[in-house]
Amino acid sequence: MARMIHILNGPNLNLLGQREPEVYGHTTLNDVERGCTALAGELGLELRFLQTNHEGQLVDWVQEARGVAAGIIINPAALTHTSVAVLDALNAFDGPVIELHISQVHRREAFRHHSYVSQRADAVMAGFGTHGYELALRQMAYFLG
Ligand code: CA2
Repeated sequence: MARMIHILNGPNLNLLGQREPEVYGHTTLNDVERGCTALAGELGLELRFLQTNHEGQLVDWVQEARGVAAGIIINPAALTHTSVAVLDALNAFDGPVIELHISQVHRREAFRHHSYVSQRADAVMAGFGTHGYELALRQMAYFLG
């Protein structure tokens, strides 16, 4: 059976490709999902790709990944910088976790420089644009061996 990867996206990422293209580009989240689904097939992985605007929903999805997903790729969006709850949920997950940001957060406002999630993440990516999702998926395949 193919190993399952969960790609989880936080608040406002549903607007990707529709607003602030100078920061986040023109690609939509649906485009990203399509590209990742195709790549997952090539890598022999199964994919669940989700987005929510709600912190509790993200916590629920991280918990649900336990025992189901081999790895999690997460762009917690603004919750990166605020949510101990998302960190605590990730700490209860056993597989590899990749934290991903589309923009180069360290070149942006100071409040984006701290991440609670980085304390748990096995790898952190920032500034690769939406292409970062496919890079993260390749890295996840490598982590899983
Ligand atoms: O660079 C990233 O991926 C971020 O996680 C995106 C978050 C931001 O709060 C983080 O600091 C960095 C924001 C996601 C909002 O996405 C939008 C996309 C298009 C238009 C408006 C918001």
